[in-house]
Amino acid sequence: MATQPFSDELVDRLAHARHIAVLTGAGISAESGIPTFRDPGGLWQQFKPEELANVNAFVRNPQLVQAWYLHRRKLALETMPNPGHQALVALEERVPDFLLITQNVDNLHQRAGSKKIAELHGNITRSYCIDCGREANDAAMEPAASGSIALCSACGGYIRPDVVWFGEMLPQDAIREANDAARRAEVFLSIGTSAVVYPAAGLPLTARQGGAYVAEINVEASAIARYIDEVVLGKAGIVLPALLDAIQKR
Ligand code: BJW
Ligand code: ZN
Repeated sequence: MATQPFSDELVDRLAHARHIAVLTGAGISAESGIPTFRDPGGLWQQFKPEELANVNAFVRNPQLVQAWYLHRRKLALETMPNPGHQALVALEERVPDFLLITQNVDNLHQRAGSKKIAELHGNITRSYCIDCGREANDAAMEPAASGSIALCSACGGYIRPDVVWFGEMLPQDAIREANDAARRAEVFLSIGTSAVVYPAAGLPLTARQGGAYVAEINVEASAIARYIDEVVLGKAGIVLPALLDAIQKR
């Protein structure tokens, strides 16, 4: 039998913990076919964040930004959750106090069946009007695909995706819940994130300061690797089901 890429200590701690928090990033959805941001071939190699993922870019060229998010929303809806997402549903069901903190906007954790989720960077399936704040329905963004600006049916304002761009505050409830869960956690998993975007990247460190055993699962060591207890190298869609299997056998 091949050796597992994770320690017995991680399996034991996960098997017995009553308080677990998990942070996910784009890497967990890579095996579903959604490009990450910073890997070779990732979104930021093809599109510059300063041109598309900030409010100034949106005000300068709303149609371009709307069309880009419309394209990404369609891609997200066409893809399916993978075994990594599903393993986290199973983990949630074992533990009394569990929070899945995600930076992802692709809605795949929700579609997999995870229930206790803090969406730090919003959700690409929702949109709202920048003037009156009303939520816009799915069809409202469609004009952007044919070169028009998508406008609010109530007030005529520009419609934007419900995501968090650089320089914007994170949703207050989500970041508060995430910080609280990190402080309470006995085990904290950081999965498929480069851990360079704050405040999300600070959560594993908050957890460690609070006494948690912190492990990351990533195909390569992230920016926080040297500050945590364990780095598990491998694809989330393979490592997470194996980890769940090992926990269930404890
Ligand atoms: C796999 C895998 C497999 C691949 N299995 N793994 C200077 C210092 C510190 C902070 C700042 C600073 N200057 C500015 C800031 C603040 C700024 C920030 O952090 N900037 C840094 C980049 C320097 N943060 C903000 O602005 C945040 N707001 C804020 O702080 O408000 C207060 C404030 C206001 C005003 C001024 C200052 C402060 C908001 C951040 C919003 C981030 N938004 C985005 C876009 C969302 C919408 C969209 O999707 O378009 O969120 S950016 C993008 O990065 C997206 C992601 O959620 C986020 C994180 O990326 P993630 O998920 O880690 O993806 P990657 O691609 O980076 O990594 C993928 C990983 O997966 C890699 O490690 C792979 O190895 C791995 N992998 N395949 C396992 N199969
Ligand atoms: Zn409006």
